[in-house]
Amino acid sequence: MEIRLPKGFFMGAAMSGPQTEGAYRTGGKLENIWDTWSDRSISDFHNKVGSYVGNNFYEKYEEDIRLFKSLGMDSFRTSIQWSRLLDENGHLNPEGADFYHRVCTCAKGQGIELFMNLYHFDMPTYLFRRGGWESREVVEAYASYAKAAFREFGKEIKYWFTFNEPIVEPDQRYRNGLWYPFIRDAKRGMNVQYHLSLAHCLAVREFRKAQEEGYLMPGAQIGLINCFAPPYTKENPSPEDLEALRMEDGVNNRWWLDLVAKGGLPGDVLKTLEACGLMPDVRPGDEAVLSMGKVDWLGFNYYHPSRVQAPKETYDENGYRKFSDPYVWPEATMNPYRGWEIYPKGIYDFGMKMKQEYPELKFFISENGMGVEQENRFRSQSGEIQDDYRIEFIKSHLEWIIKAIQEGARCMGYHYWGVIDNWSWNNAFKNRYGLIEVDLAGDYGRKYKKSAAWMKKLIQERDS
Ligand code: BGP
Repeated sequence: MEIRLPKGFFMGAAMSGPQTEGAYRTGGKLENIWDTWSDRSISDFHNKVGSYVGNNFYEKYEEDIRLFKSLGMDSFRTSIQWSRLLDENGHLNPEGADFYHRVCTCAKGQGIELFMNLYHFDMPTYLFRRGGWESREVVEAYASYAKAAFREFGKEIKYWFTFNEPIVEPDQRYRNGLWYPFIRDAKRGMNVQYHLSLAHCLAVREFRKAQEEGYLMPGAQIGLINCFAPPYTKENPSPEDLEALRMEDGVNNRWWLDLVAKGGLPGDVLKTLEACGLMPDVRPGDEAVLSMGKVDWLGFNYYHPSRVQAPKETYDENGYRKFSDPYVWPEATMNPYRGWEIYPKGIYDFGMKMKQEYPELKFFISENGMGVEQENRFRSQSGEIQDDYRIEFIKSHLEWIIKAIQEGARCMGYHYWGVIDNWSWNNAFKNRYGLIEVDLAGDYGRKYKKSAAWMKKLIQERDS
């Protein structure tokens, strides 16, 4: 079945500063946590490719923005790297600021709307050494960084986001120990999650102030982007499975949704955390800060659902209550390269949940994409990668988005993750997401894959 996008539904590209820019020591950029990890233990990265190169967006941003335009895209999102914009004293780094000004000017020249995110897992190392997200001093430093960014670029950027996936660092760095500094401590993880929430709210406060004081352009908006993985459990769940589901949804989704829609954290989740010794470090005055976190809209990154069941063990290795274990759905279709389930209907279920529970908030699909290993296998004689699997992936998700819109979900647009192949954290360039490939052996040259022409046609048909 062919699909047709609704008129006015925007289409664009999602990316991030730390995964694309490269130039990690150019233009006064400070070290960030990825550079530090790469320096300390390069074998943790696929094929020993560390954070240094991105996909060379720093040099190629003009070409890349033209490429987005060539596909008919109207917008793209990237992030400012905190470690590029400010120096260690929190002052503007003029070369860093100049780079982002040039990106803004180029996007404007191409008639492409630039969505700017402030943080994509990329803590500057000097702040990580002062405690990172475990420290309130760093939360304050982030608010000052946000203030500086709003004031510097407020007349050039209309759509702002405080964070990309604030659930990921608490999980990957502090709870599961998968990312540097490899901590496995539920209590510290919860504190980090809480501090990120405060940081979000303080940045929103700075945004509103900047708005009142005339630093922003008319109609400027602030949002939060998260991977609100729709949660599911077994078909015939026990009360314990349902409890696992409540906390999975509570910590990963409702925590952020309540924060940005209602200005507070979900009471039932806090009650459970309190009861099992996992309450974060809440201080007097925090409640007032949390009440400032309401946003204008949301970004929803969707790759896979989250399936959980009651945990086998009640306590983890540190004696903290476990809330759930993963549940492997026997009928799941997997992306074997990434190990993620492909479940397009999840995107519709989220849309329906938003319609029912947070009807005032509009949203867009801020990331969705399929990473595949060794795409050379799919190269035709003419030299083009025939990524029909990716076309299928995008199509099946768009079908469910369109259905959700038809049934009342306020979904405004779609950004494909990694329109141009980029560096994927410790997977480096293992899985390629792009509609456009990057030739690592040949000066990072860009080349369309089959899906690029498909995307172009899809967008053209929307407008015809
Ligand atoms: C999201 C992140 C992106 C991107 C994407 C794909 O969670 O916001 O930064 O990396 O996932 O995941 P990965 O790169 O790990 O394959």
